Amino acid sequence: MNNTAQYDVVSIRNDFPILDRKIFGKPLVYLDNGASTQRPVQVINAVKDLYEHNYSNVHRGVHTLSQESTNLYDDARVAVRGFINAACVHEVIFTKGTTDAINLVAQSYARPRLKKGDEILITHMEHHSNIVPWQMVCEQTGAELKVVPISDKGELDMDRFAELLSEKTKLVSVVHVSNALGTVNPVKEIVDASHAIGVPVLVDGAQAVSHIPVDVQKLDADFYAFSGHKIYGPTGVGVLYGKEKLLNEMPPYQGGGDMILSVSFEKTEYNALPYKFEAGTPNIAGVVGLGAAINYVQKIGLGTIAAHEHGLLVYATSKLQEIDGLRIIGEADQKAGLISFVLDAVHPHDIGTMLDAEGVALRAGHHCAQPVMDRYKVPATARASFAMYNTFSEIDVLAAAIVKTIGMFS
Ligand code: C6P
Repeated sequence: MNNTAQYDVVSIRNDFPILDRKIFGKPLVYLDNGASTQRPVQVINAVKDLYEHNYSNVHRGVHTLSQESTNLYDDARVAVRGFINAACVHEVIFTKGTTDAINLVAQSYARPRLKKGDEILITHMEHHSNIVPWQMVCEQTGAELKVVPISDKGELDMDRFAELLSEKTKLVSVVHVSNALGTVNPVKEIVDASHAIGVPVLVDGAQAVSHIPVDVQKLDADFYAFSGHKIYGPTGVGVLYGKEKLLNEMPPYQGGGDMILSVSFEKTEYNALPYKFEAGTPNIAGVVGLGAAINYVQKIGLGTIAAHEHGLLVYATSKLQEIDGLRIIGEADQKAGLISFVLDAVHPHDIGTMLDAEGVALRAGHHCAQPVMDRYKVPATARASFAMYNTFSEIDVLAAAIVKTIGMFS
């Protein structure tokens, strides 16, 4: 057992009603936060309050409810701006999530610019959401996808990155924190090297924003994408941050209501940022819930959360390393709070099922990162991913459940 000083995990846990659940009569140990975190009452209540008291469509009505909904929706954008330190609110585009945000950039930024001979540079540790949209745009334009390899430890080969980055590169798209390995990538170094030859960079922050303080201006990223549901907010909502200049140059991704100033059959005039990229009635409750989630995280402080999760990572790594027949996949020097592992004797899916019987929820599978599985020659891994509400005693339960599983299969 261990404890991070001055971190009141008990009172944080009290904010998350689902953590009281029992699974097969055992206390829930929720370690599937990389897939989706749980929500505190502050988020649940923000959504409930909206529906009970203020709900109507946004940006469309002069009546009181529409104005109240619009204000709450706009407040959430202000909260996101502050959270990532965007230069202005209209650099914050609400999307369905990280996947939607990356597809927006692929189709609206990359597709009109790319031609045969051009290249998009990604890495071997990308989630499918940061691979497939670029494959699609390459198919559409004749451009080529280049991939930075990774080492056995799960770190980017930065020498190869430097070699692959060239005047042919039209965009670099890189994950901030790998969902399959936990690696924290040197994104600032990547941005600086890319900018030195005029190449813009998209950072996939899906697994980063709830674990690492992100300042998009300091990072100087051109685009930064993340999802609400991985930062204690609702599903179906996310954010694309983009630099104003680039967003202004990009055509709308989808057409419809709210993204126009005027429409006639002869000529349609598009709305200004951010509405140009938010066609149709948005996920109003999702956005309001996301705003509440961000306020909640900021109240506790990402630095404090990161320190607690780092303590969990160090403790869990040492506990798991003690287990015979367990191999950790991803041993980068810089890691966020997740551990992927395989067992000699047990398939990851069986690990998932056996651990569930002990109340431990973790993800088993390829984590939508099949190239990573191929790189380490494993069909899948089991993955324990930590959040602000996890405890050191939950790590003990995890380790004991793994040992029990090995015993049953040998
Ligand atoms: N990873 C996981 O269990 P969406 O589905 O759009 O909210 O996020 C996609 C995504 C993009 N990039 C990274 C690094 C991610 O981890 C994810 C989602 C989940 O690892 C579900 S597959």
